[in-house]
Amino acid sequence: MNATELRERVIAAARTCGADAVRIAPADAQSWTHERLAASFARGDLQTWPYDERYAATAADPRTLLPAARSVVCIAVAYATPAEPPRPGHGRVSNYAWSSDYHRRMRALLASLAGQLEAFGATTAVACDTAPIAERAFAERAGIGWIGKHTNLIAPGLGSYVFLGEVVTSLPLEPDAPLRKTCGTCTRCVSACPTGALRGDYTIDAGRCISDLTQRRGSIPRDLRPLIGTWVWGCDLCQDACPPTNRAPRAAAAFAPLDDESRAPTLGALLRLRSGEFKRRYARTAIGWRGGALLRRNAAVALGNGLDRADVPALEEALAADPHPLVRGHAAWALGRIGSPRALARLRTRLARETDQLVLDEIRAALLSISQ
Ligand code: B12
Ligand code: SF4
Ligand code: SF4
Repeated sequence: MNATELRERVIAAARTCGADAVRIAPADAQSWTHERLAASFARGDLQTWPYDERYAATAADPRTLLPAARSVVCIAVAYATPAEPPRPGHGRVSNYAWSSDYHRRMRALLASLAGQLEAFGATTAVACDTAPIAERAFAERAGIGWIGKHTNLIAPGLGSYVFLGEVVTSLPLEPDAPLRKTCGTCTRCVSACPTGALRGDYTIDAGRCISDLTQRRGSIPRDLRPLIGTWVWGCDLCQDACPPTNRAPRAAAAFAPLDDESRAPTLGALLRLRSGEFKRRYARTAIGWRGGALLRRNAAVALGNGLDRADVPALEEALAADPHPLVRGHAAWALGRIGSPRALARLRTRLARETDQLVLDEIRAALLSISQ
């Protein structure tokens, strides 16, 4: 088989496995990616992630994944399905998380493709999300799309609602050319971002991104909580504002919401979600890996931002009885934000009974916010 035939067989195999776009990048280390990553980490853009100079060097060089690497087969899989307008009393879940876990589908697709490349005598390593490789940068180099000001890769005809995956391989495949496209003068995503995470120069302060805030462990900074609105997992606002993404079809049936609650969970029920029910509902989704307490914490923040006095009883129950101090603390914040006389009374009662320092600090801050 000559080089052109081999390349075509690989591309056809990727398509048969389910890739909506497939292009090839050389497996050379990318010095500009190394620099971009290192600069981003040095600015503190990804403070909640264990990324450092060493990670920057590793992620820019596919040979750290596979020493014999010659090519990176980059694939994109479209996942957009129709969204619905937010509803009072319900949280918002990002499109990427409301279906069954994309990691499983992507890994199955990549494993199948890797198996076919191995049949050509190649060695392979696969990556999707968790492997140390700068996926957007390699997809951009391969010409799958361009990096937008929202920092997501936008694939022509598919938009930015695409998952990325790679098969790094020892096969010497003819690489594709990058698209070399930019966003031009558009800045819609920058204006749509409620937290100011996007700088407009194709970089992000990820510590301000709602996607990061809703997935991180620990407390959400108080000043950012009001900006989260009713998002309880991830955020799609910058992509929903993006013209090339909006022009693309939202018809990825394989990534449709598991049910209505997966797309727009009832916040009161989410706040009461305990371990068994969490596992039953979320183990199959991309939300399952973090545990139920983070979702209850996020539900408390969303209820606080809903500013509905009818939600005070659910929040006072969480403040009094949730086993996790993180949830009790954020419930206190939410009661302070609603600020009704009943919320004030319950905060005062709990101040006398609570023993956890984090929760006590939150209660005091909430009482202060009501008095101001
Ligand atoms: C950490 C992480 C996050 C963090 C930080 C996001 C960020 N922008 O860095 C948080 C939790 C915020 C996050 C959020 C989301 N994420 Co995320 N995330 C990752 C992860 C694990 C690492 C990203 C990383 O290294 N960031 C550090 C920055 C500096 O690097 P970078 O984003 O890769 O950017 C490089 C390129 O843009 C490059 N570059 C290359 N060529 C060019 C050319 C030009 C002109 C420019 C300007 C830049 C550029 O510059 C950077 C350095 O190389 C990747 C998987 C992976 N291993 O790559 C998924 C990944 C990036 N996430 C993904 C998704 C789907 C999301 C969300 C959409 C989920 C959601 N709805 O909530 C949001 C999007 C938020 C946003 N606006 O970015 C997809 C992105 C798909 C796509 N189409 O781009 C990935 C690739 C996972 C996957 N396998 O599909 N994520
Ligand atoms: S995902 Fe949301 S918070 Fe993050 S950059 Fe986009 S609009 Fe901003
Ligand atoms: S909204 Fe505009 S600026 Fe932002 S990524 Fe899309 S095209 Fe680029």
